Amino acid sequence: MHLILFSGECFLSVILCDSRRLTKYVLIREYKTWTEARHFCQKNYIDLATVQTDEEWSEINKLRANNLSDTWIGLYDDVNSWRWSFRDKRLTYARWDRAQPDNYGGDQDCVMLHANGYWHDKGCNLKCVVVCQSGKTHILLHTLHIFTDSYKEIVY
Ligand SMILES: [Ca+2]
Repeated sequence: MHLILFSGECFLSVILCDSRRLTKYVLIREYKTWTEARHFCQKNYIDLATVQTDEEWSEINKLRANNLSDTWIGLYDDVNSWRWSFRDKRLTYARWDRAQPDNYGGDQDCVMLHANGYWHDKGCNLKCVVVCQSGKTHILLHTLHIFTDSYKEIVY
């Protein structure tokens, strides 16, 4: 929990933020091409899943623990570089499997989670299950207003 107190002249606001995470990923147990998956996630959630930290990589693999089919995520090759579908972000974190990406056959422009959780570049027209991204990371719980002239910040 993060408690922030900040004052005006004789006014103090208290914002309580709960650091529990909302469900961030949703496993879609339907077989789709990467492009179909992207459209589905953008229409029904936010986008295909973006994975940018060890924590997110673990979270997404926990979600698919009972369904180890190859699973599309939002990473693709835009010819010049690997990009995330969500906000067109550049690749800054990767969990490629050994010898990947190899662009086998010259047309592997989309990325899936293999059964072992690591990433493989694959042909975008393969049909796989999908992980979409949804929700925000933190919940704003309360805002309180207190009269005071002090300033304080507390992090639990
Ligand atoms: Ca490959």
